[in-house]
Amino acid sequence: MNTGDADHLTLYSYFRSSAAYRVRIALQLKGLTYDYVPVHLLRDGGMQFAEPFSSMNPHKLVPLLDDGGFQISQSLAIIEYLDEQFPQAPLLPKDAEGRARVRQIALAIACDIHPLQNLRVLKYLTGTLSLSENDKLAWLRHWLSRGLQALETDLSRSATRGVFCFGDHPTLADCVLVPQMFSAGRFGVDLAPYPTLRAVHAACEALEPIAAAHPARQPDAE
Ligand SMILES: N[C@@H](CCC(=O)N[C@@H](CS)C(=O)NCC(=O)O)C(=O)O
Repeated sequence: MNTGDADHLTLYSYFRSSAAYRVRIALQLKGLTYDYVPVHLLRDGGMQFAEPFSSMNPHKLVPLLDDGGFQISQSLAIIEYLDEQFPQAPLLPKDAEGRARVRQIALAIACDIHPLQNLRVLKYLTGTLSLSENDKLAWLRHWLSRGLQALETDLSRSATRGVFCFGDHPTLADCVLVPQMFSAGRFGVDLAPYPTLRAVHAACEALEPIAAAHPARQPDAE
């Protein structure tokens, strides 16, 4: 098991990608250094569709992590891989119930909320279905708000919530929540109805490793 030197890690990322942002947070929290390879999702029709990236990840989505030649996509799989390979600053609780709870929060965002805001989905709405920009945004805000409201209710009632989604140390759940809050703000969702989510988000952003993963601080930020 590799527990320290991570000079061989390369992250294929796009500054604004929520899923890549999750992995950047995990890398930063663990204090891992990595090479950053930007994959511009819009330029020339999208570099995710061009070689060499499209062969490395046939799903044509960022992020992709390369660990000394081992390549893995899917942000949650990447974060759990990092957590097992680099146990410092663990991102999952030690007990089964805690792990289940953290994964539940992370998956509620990654499976039920985030996919609807993905670029290819939004492009289909305005392209193939000819929705106006306003209708697309109304559709998106509807689904993001519903997802965030459910999460707000869930977290506000949670006995295991602390400063962060679970307890007083950031976990996988926070790695996923922070980018979702960023995206919701970017898409003009009113975040006022979600005080619990906003408080956790603010606590996360106050940590330098999480702040360092912010889109605006990436080499490809525009
Ligand atoms: N479930 C995947 C989602 C990855 C994903 O949706 N990536 C987006 C950026 S956040 C992407 O690459 N979109 C490119 C496109 O839609 O063409 C993960 O967690 O890694």
